[in-house]
Parts: sequence; structure tokens; C-alpha cells
Amino acid sequence: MKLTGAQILLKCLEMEGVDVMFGFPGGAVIDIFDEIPKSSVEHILVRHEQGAIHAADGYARATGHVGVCLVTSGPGATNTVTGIATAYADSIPVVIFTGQVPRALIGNDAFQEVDIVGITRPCTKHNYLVQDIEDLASTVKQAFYLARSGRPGPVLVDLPKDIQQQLAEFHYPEDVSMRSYKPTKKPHVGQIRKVVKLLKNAKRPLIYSGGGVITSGGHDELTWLGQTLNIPVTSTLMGLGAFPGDDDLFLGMLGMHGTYAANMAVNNCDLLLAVGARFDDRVTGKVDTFAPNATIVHVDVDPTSIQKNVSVHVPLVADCKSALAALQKETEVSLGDFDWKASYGDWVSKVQGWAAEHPLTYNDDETSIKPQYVVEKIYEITEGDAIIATEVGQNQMWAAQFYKYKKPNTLLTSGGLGTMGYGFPAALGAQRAFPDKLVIDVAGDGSIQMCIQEMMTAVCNKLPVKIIILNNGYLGMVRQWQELFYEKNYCSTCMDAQPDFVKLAEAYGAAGFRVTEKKDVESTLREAFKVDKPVIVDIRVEREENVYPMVPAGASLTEMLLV
Ligand SMILES: Cc1ncc(C[n+]2csc(CCOP(=O)(O)OP(=O)(O)O)c2C)c(N)n1
Repeated sequence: MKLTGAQILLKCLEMEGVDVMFGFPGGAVIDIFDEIPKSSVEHILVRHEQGAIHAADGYARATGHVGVCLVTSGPGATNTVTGIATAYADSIPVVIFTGQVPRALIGNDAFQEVDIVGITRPCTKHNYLVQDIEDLASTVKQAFYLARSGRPGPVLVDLPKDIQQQLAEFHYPEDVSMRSYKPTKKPHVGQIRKVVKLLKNAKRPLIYSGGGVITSGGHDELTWLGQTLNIPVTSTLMGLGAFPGDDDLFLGMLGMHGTYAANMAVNNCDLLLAVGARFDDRVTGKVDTFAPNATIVHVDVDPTSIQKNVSVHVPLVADCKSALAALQKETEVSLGDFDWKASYGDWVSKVQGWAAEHPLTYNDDETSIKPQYVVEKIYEITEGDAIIATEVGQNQMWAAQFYKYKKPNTLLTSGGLGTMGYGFPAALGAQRAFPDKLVIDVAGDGSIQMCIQEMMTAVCNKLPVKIIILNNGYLGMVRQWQELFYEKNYCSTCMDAQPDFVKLAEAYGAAGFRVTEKKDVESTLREAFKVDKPVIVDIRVEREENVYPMVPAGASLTEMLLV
């Protein structure tokens, strides 16, 4: 029996196991929306397409599965671009379906026509314009495969309206074979032996773990390696949760807002094992002085990220989980009775000494509410068992520093692109995937206003996300830079003209709380977390608090400004 293109698309989604997609309708996708009620795929209607792509991304980060987004042509498609670039920067698997004008009108400046394939070429892993109904099913199959395999990323499929209406036989391919795309999964055994030899001879090893460990599902292998071989572990923002945040060997983040111990360890280690991380400039600071004493091993599934920002001594192209598993096997086989604890004992004491000397801290006081105190309370109350999304800015850094992530996929944050407005819709995606989990968006008063319209999506889909606004009345992170490096010229960063967030929550049908005194922080958070609907907690924090440690942009990691 022949099916229309719209029907074929939904069948493909069912075959891929998609249970939900996030989107917004329009003329160029109306045929697809006509079929959605007849399929098993749920559609969550957002209020702005940016919300749809971030929600699909949040769903993907929380579950490890591909997130799906469906929007119309023209403005619907362009509204997703920030979210696509966000997912691309963090290597998150999402598939975006966009409607397109009928093929005969492409190139005619037709109503709501944009070249979304052209626009998104630099911020997708791959994209397609489907030009023949016979290619539709195989294109969808490839899109999902590309999104999730190798280094994951967003894939866009542009669907002309007439293709959605044409008829064809449905056949979903069983597997994908693309001659030009064969990601390396397994590590080279010679390189693995080399790394184990380096580990044996090292005196001061350090693991620098990134988001690739989480996307590959390699957290158990990483934890084994760190704990069994007694190696301190530092992490990028994207990697938090892959190694238990409450383990004594865990040093916290490295880089611009990294801990003293992590940055000192990078500077002094003699072997740096970088796994699924990409030596981003926020991590390295001044590249020439990064890890100056270390032999660097770089494990990454994407060969193009190796030797990109720093010179490495031992490249290891492989999926992080496979590489870590191979390292485990090789150490067990060839060095089964090696005394790792003794071998690195002095180094671990030294690193832990740095951590004791300058722990993450802040000057707490009783007359104001410190934002770090709020994050600490969130951690205490949830016992570290929530899914935390963040917006961008100081709120994001405090959420990364003062909450201990014990499991992977529990921190949803825009690391690479730093997209304000990401956290709330991403939290909705995660809440849809895990209805019984406490999902919290740690927000700034600036960022939250960028996608606040999704409060309606939250309320009508019963997604009880809790938004905790660390309200400092500033675009705080930019204000911090103005204070420290631009002689306090607070140009356009004061945000004290703001909506009444409590009334705003109530206007949407959510609940709102305001906290102005430190003594009420804990009790209000506890009460808010029990509410069975979306909540905004507007917490008036110390206005000019800064994020420390801080390595000024372009400085060496040892040049930290401390509390
Ligand atoms: C979409 C977007 N625009 C601008 C920026 C630049 N930027 C980075 S942090 C920041 C301030 C964020 O303010 P707020 O959300 O209030 O958080 P705070 O830093 O005060 O915690 C800005 C404007 C950005 N990251 N994203």
C-alpha cells in the first residue's frame, strides 16, 4: 500500500522508537501535523521554535537518545538556528525536521521560503533537502544514524510540502551504509599499550574528562580507571557527572572558573589523559602554558578534534567508552599486581593539599543571600539526585561549582555556545523524559526572560519544572567582566527593571515564590520542590557577587583570581 510522505515520515519515527517530538506547526508542515494524531508519536506544542529545539536537546542530554524537533518553513526554521548551533557546539544528537515550500517554488522567494539547508550547513553535523519521495525513508534513517553515531550532533532534514503529499511505497531500511562515513569505534591496540606504559612510568598523572565520556556512556569505565589506578580527575563543564562529584579524587572543573586544585594539577602533572574533551579556550587559558610538564594523551572519537588546539603526544581515535574499557583490560592483563596507590600516593596527597588550601568557597554572610549558598542548599535538599538545567552566566558557573553531580546526564547546560534561554526549555525536555524526577532550572534573571514563554508549554503539558532564579538584577557575568576589566563601566547590564516573576508565574497558571531573606531560602525551596506544577522561585541574591576562581581570558591557568 502506498503512503503519503507525511505518513512515511511518521512511520519512520515510529521505527526509530521516537515517542515524543517538540515543535510548532505552519503551512509547510500541516500535512505532517494532520497525521500526528494517527501515530504513536506524541507532539508537544511549544510557544516558540527556539523552545522546541532546546527541549529536544534537553531530552537528548537527559536520556542519551536522539531528540526530535518539527517546525515549519521560513521563520519556523530560522527560529531553531540558535538551538541547532547550541546542540552542535556540545555534540548533542537531535534531528530537526523543517517544512519547505513545494519543490517547484524553491528559489522563487516564495512565501516563507528560506534556504535552511544553506543557513544551517555550518552548524549541523549534516543536513538534507529531500528532493525525491523515494529517498525520504532512507534519508530519515541516515539522519538518525548520523545524529547518534561517531561524534553525535544535530542533523536537519528539510521536507518540501509536495513531497509530504506525494505517494510512495514505504520501506524502512534495516541498516545504513555510507561509504564516506565510517566512524572509528575501537581503539588501536598499539596506542592502548603505549598509554598503559605511560601510566606505569608516570609520577603525576591527571585525567581531564569531557562531554565525550557522557555521550559514549563511558562513565563506569572512567570511574574504574580513576578509582582503581588512584588518579585525580578534573572535568570540563560538559563532563560533569561522568566521575562521581563527591569522590575525594575529584577536583571539580578546570579552566576559567575551575578550582585551584584542578588548575594547579594541570600545571604540574607529568601525564595528562584527556578523554572526550577538546581543549576549549575556556579550559586551556593561554595555550602555550597549558600543561607545560605533561605528556598529553588525547582520546576522541572525532579525529579532527585531535591536534586542533594543542599538540598532543599520543592520539587515540576511538569512542571514549571503548577506549576506557580497553585501557582497563590492558592494565588488568599486563599490570594486574602493580601498586597504583603507592605509585601515585605522593602526587594525590599534593593535589588534595591544594584542594584543602583553596577549596571552592565564598564569603557567606547573614545579611544577604549569596547565590552559592542557594546552590548548596539545592544540593543538600535534593541529595544530588535531581536533574539540573542551567541558563548561562554566573548562575551556570555556580550551578557547576557548588552542586556535586554524581551521575551522568544530570547536568543540562549550554557549554560550547553559552546560549542564554537554553535551560528552561531543556529542562522541559528532560522532565518529559523523566516525569517522576525533580528537574530544576538554575537561572539568572536575564536568561530566564529569553524563553519564558515556554511556561505555558510547561503548565499545559504538566511538566512541573522548578525554576530557581538567582536574581541579582544584572546580566551578572557581563557585569563581573565590566567590574574586573572595564573599570566598572556597567553599560547595559543593569536589569533591575524586571517583571514581577511571582505574578508572571501565576499568570501562566504556575506557582510563584519570592525569597528576600537568607533564613527563608531552605524552607521555600523545600516547599517549592513539593509543588506538583511548574514553579518560579525568585531569590533576591547579593547583587554584585562574583564567580571565583577566575582565570582572566588569555591568561595562564595558574593566574587565578581567588576569593
Ligand atoms: C543569547 C545570548 N546573548 C548574550 C550572551 C552574553 N552573556 C553571557 S552571560 C550574560 C549575562 C547573563 O545574565 P543572567 O541571565 O542574569 O545571569 P547571571 O550572570 O546574572 O547569573 C550574557 C548577556 C549569551 N551568552 N547568550
